Amino acid sequence: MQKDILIFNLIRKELDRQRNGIELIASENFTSLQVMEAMGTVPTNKYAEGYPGKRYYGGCEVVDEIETLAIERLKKIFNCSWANVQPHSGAQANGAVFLAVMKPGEKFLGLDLSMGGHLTHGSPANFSGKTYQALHYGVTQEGIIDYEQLEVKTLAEKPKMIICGASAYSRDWDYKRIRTIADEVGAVVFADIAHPAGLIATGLLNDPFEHCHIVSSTTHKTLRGPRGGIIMLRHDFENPWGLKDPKGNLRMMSSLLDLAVFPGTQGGPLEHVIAAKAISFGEILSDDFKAYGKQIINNAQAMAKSFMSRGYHLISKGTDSHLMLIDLRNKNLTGKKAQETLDKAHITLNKNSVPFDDKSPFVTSGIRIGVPAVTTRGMKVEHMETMVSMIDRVLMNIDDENTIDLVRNEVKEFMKQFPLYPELG
Ligand code: DSN
Repeated sequence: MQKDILIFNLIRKELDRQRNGIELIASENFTSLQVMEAMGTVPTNKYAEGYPGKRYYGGCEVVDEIETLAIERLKKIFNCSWANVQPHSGAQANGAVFLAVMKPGEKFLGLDLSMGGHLTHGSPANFSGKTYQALHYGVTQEGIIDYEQLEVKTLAEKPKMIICGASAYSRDWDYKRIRTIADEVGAVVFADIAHPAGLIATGLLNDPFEHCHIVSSTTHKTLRGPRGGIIMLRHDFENPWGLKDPKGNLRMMSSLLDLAVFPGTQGGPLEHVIAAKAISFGEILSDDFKAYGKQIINNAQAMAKSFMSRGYHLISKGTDSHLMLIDLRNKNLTGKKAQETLDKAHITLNKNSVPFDDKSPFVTSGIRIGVPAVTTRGMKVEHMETMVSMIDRVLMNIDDENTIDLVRNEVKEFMKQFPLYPELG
């Protein structure tokens, strides 16, 4: 068969783009080479509907070993008793949690997308908002989760489930407080830790597993694995909500969730990706990863300080995690303009609504910036100032093509210090 040069050339071009630019999208990262290698291997050829030891196809003995290793390593990372590593993405993981816990039309409470939440936490455009009755809580004027509003809405509306978790929120969560509120109405607490999972895994942020019934995550953000999703329980339990499987049987929560992933929302698992997940989970259990987590937080805090010293308005005035949200209104800029102009200088980040935004989600008043990817490339605190200075120069000279050209060249030179996949030539 002839090699598809067209596609391989484009993949090479994407490698060059990643190498030469500064990657500040808070949800992105660079996996290790072995994680990527595993994704291009033969388990991609295998159908394995079901779970290890209980498959619908023959020939699953090897993928059973791979998937079991992935599950066992993941359980060790978060000190869990049960985990499902099959969700193809975070959205798929969340879909399965909804299917296990909620009936169509039932109420749940999640952080508003415009306040930092996620599509699957009840956006009207998403299955979560279309199938269920989505209610929302927000953040205070100071940009901190409005726990009082969350309590008032919970008591008034008695949702079946409360979701904690966000895509653009820089502070840690008070899971204990949310569980206390949920217990007042017997609601399920579901934490979606897709963004901070790597920092929770290393004990640098509050532990949601102590207080939340169900936890989901992606594997490719701060966990630095392949693209994918996972669902976990610290303690399995006989569900006190009387949730039943499709045949009407009461089951343990783990069993309901397994059924909700397969056959509920997915068919065959991606065993080549599960192999890559297992490798990344092994990496997370290393001391190197603990040091990585600490460096992320140090870098994010140094970057936040540097932006604030230049008069940028950070929502909640800082960060506890890997990201920050900047309101650009005092700089007379929109998120859209900032993202598009920084893109030209090969600095990649995303426009983002800020709390109480007066602009549409296509324009936005803010940008979201995260440091997991640049930290993987080896950046330390001293490099944050350099990057902020480059971003600031572009934003303060937003229509000046000369500045953009100069910064783009500086970015390329600067990134030579942080080689990416040198083995790939
Ligand atoms: N798209 C992801 C993010 O950027 O945060 C969330 O799924």
